[in-house]
Amino acid sequence: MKTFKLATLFILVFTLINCGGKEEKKEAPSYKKEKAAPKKTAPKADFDSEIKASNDILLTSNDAMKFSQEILKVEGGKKVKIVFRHTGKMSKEVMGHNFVLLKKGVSMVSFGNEASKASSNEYIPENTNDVIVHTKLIGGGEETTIEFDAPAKGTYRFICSFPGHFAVMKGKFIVI
Ligand SMILES: [Cu+2]
Repeated sequence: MKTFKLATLFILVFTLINCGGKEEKKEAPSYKKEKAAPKKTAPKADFDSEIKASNDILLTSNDAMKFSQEILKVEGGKKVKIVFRHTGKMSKEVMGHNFVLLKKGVSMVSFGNEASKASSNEYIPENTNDVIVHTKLIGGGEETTIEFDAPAKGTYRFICSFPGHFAVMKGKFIVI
């Protein structure tokens, strides 16, 4: 059956090439056209700019290891309030989450690896100089709130520092 289909395809393509002349010859292999088609996803910069700034944030997390937003945008020179909620059911020992806002230039990977060793301090390395602000670690059904002054204008990174989570639980914190 496969051979038959393939043979039919060959004949069809061959016929098209022969009938169409040189112009159509280029068009014949349709799979090549699909590959060359431009991506439909909008550039990321446009997406960032569509997000409205708000200094009153509700950020949730869940048992699927996800933050509800990956881009947070706030206005500089003002206070920021973040209500951080865990909508899951799992305990903080198994699926704990926090919100950790990193200083500029701090590597998420090296910080995340360092943080994963700090189990006695809710995965925040003691005396760290890499963090602007962070929430406590919460488990399913819990909620915590932090308030802080917006840092200087720019783009920062936030992560959950529970071991292994920062690979997916990460985002941009933009101060405009
Ligand atoms: Cu987490």
